[in-house]
Parts: sequence; structure tokens; C-alpha cells
Amino acid sequence: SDIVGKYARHSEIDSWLINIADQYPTLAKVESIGSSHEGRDMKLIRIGKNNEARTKPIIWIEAGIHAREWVAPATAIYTIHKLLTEYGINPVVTQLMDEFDWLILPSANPDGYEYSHTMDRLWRKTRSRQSGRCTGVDPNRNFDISFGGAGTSTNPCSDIYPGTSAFSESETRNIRDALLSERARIKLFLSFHAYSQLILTPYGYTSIKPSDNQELMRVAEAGVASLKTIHGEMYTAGTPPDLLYAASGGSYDWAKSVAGIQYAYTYEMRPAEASFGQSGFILSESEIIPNAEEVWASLVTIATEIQY
Ligand code: 0X9
Ligand code: ZN
Repeated sequence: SDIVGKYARHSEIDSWLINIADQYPTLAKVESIGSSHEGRDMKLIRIGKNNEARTKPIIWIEAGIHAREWVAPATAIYTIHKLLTEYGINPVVTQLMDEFDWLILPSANPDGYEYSHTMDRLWRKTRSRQSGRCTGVDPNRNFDISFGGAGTSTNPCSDIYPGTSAFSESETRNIRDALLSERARIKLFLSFHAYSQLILTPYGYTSIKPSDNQELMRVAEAGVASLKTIHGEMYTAGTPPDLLYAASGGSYDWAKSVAGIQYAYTYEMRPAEASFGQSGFILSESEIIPNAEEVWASLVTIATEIQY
């Protein structure tokens, strides 16, 4: 069944990944990076010409670490589909598959994602048991970078509870271990979120800028410009402390400052803002493809700009 352009369930994403990799055996391979707290598989798809040689630079995409941000996994799925179905047809896709291996984790918080479908549409965290009758840790506060610092709460019931210690969650440990085993080849790390229409540059945890801030901003601004050409949507590039709020323990900050991946960005996708009476996390299914098309255009530009 085709889930492109739909808000699919975790199990549908799983079987779709297996299926599409089967259809393109020379271009794709699915592997598991481990299980979630409730035992769901976390599948990573490796896409690229000759990806089995494991020699090319890697573009890493993690999506859905926040459960309610449904457009993020849906955009990762569109991207996987585009790469595989247009290889050898679309010259841009072909080039980006010849030059990079794409490692895409479309459902980074499977338990939370399922819970947001069955019990609470606005669930954000994991589903591990915490003290005081509370459930879940914010996985984007659970990485070991300024753990428990800015943008966290010590209240286990809070949506920004970072957990009892860094990497307390199976989901973040699985992501950490997969990243560490590939880090030498990863050139670009992307974390897909919603919403606010931003390309966030590092760092999120401090207002101190990395030494290569200018270069990171140049590439992000180029991405914003090409994104706008598709449907006219406006994004802003900059750091979380400058544009949103400081937040520690995030995956892209860890990818940059600990794993040493130079280009690390967090996308906050559609919508730009919540509309009256409705949460910004509730985005019509009809916006998945337009959102993914414009994000794709920015990815092409970013991938092109970082080639050297
Ligand atoms: O708060 C977050 O984790 C992200 N915003 S969201 O609305 N999707 O929850 C921003 C994350 C930026 N990254 C870091 N601050 N590390
Ligand atoms: Zn998020």
C-alpha cells in the first residue's frame, strides 16, 4: 500500500520500508537499529548507489523523535520514495544518490508516535515509565549535551522532562549507537520536526555560536531561498536561542559537538504558526506533499552546497 502523502501508522511505515527496499535491492537496504521501550523495531533505510561499499559521504535524516509532529515522518517517507523512484530518471536525484549514501530513520519515537494515534494526538515524549505516575521523556532533551540544562524541567510530567540521565531512553541510545558507528562518513545530519518553518542551526543549548557559524548559516540560508521557490513558503534560518528558546540535550547539538558532524540542522516544518482554535501540530494531510516538495528543494541545495 502506498503511504506517500499520508499519515501512516508505525507498522505501516515498517512494512512499507521493507517493501520498497525489496523493489530496489541494488539501491536500498533496511536494517534495525534496535527496539523502542515497548519493543517496536526502529528501522533505518540505507539508500544510495553502491551503498553496500560503505565508502561515500552520508546524509543522515532522523524524523519523528517528537511523536505529535506527524509531518516529519511523512516527509522522510516522501524523500525515501523520491530517491528510489527517480534514480536514473531525475538527474538531480541520480547525482545525489551517486555522491551520497542517505541513511534515513523515519520513525525515531515509535511508541510515542503510536500513542499520538491511539490515545493522545498531542503526545510528544517517549512512553517509558517515570516517577510520580508520569510517563515519558523528551527524547530531544535526552542526548548527552548540556544534559538537564536550558529548556528542561525536573518535573517528570513535563513535556520537556529530560529523563533521569542522558541516554536513559532506548530510542536515544539506539540513535546514538547508529550515529557513532557511521560518524566518520556523516557529512550532514538532519533532524525533522514541526512546526514554525525554521531551519535551525547549532547550537540549540547555548547562545554561543560554533566557530563555523558563518558557513552553517550560509548553507541554511541557501536552503531557505530554494525552499521558497517551490510554493512561496517562508522559512527562517538561525539558532534556537535566537529564534525560539534555548534547549539542551538535543540530537543535532550532540551530533555536532560530540559526534563531530560539521553540518547539523533541525528543521521545523509547516505550518508557520498555529491557526485559531487548532494546534500547529495538526496539519492537514493535503499539506504533506507540498511540505515535502519544498523541503526536498532545500535538501538538494544544502547537499550541493556542502560538497567539496
Ligand atoms: O524543543 C524542541 O526540541 C524543538 N522544537 S519542537 O517544537 N519541535 O519541540 C527545537 C529543537 C532545537 N534543538 C535544540 N534546541 N537542541
Ligand atoms: Zn519537535
